[in-house]
Amino acid sequence: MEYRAKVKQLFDRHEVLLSTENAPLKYSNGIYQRYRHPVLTADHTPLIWRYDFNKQDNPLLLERIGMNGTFNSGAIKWDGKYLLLVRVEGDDRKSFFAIAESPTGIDHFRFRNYPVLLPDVADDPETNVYDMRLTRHEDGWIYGLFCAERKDPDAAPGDLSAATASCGIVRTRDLIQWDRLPDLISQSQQRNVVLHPEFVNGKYALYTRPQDGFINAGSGSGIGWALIDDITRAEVKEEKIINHRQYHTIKEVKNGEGPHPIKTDKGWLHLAHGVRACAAGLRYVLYLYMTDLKDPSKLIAEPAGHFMAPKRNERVGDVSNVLFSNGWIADDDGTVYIYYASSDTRMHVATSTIEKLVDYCLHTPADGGRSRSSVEAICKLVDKNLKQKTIV
Ligand code: M1P
Repeated sequence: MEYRAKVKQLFDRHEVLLSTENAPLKYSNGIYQRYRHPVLTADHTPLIWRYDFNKQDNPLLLERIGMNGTFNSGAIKWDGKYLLLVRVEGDDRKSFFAIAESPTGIDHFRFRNYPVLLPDVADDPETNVYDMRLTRHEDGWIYGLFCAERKDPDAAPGDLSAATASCGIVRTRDLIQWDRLPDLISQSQQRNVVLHPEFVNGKYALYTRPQDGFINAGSGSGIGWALIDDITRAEVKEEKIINHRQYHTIKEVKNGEGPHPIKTDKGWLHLAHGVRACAAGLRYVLYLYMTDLKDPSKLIAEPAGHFMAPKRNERVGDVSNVLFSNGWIADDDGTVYIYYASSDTRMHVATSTIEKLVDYCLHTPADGGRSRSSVEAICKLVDKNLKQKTIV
């Protein structure tokens, strides 16, 4: 086939993928709706990132820069479009950020031509960046908080895996020009740090995740809360745990805040991930909880167990058995678009409404801590149901 025809074939096939329409799956538990297709995969990344289309330089039309995955995306509604700030991972294992936009929120996501070229911190540039949470703050800026990973300077000789995690901070007014602020100063390593959208007692407020090491939460006992005096020199001076890890739950090993919480008239609605260990390794699921409107650090409701767990194809990928979310969008009509990644590989969407998610939080039984309490909760529901005339 002639070179130009081969190029055309590549673009035509790509266009078919990009314009594939999504459709809700038949089954729903009523709380949220899953969709048939992922919204973004590595194959959705632009061909102009991957191929050199100069015939002299690439006569065999080989892919030059491979893309491995598109996952853990921040999300924001911008100019009427649903915008994902995607963690793209190249075949070289480096993650970076790139923006993809959709007119519908459930399909037709397209990457911008260029990925985000993040400004460096002056003194100590990181090796890897990932999992940005976007917050449109009431101070007028849009902030992006992300994990900045560096080689551990204290690693034992020969240990090429030891790393440190800290919270990088950027801000923008147009999602084009990004200003880098100094990394968050904290006593412990930090991943999954999220900026609350409003001032609290006149200060910036962060959801944190203190951890002993790069992987292990260790003595870090859950999702933390810290007030910050100056976001341009952010420092965690005091941190309290507002959502605890707990024995024999879905968040026994680790947990972490997802995107920033959504303000509802019944309280702040939070999406988080919980991790437990099993023979197959770690299992990451999503859960919801709510905090007080006036005091976002005060827990007011938490349903037992997971809200969403990996299902079917979602269960397999580069890091299998993982659902992770750091982005959701609440539309003015109450629709919520939950953007979640499966197995550190691809991005999906699920839809719900604020009304349903709040109802789920306030009326699902809390974790009783024992098998017996779970059975008691079922029996109570059965007692109630057997008196209902609605059952046919
Ligand atoms: O591989 C699963 C996830 O592991 C980390 O999350 P956490 O810090 O809670 O363990 C992150 O690296 C995340 O990106 C990844 O999806």
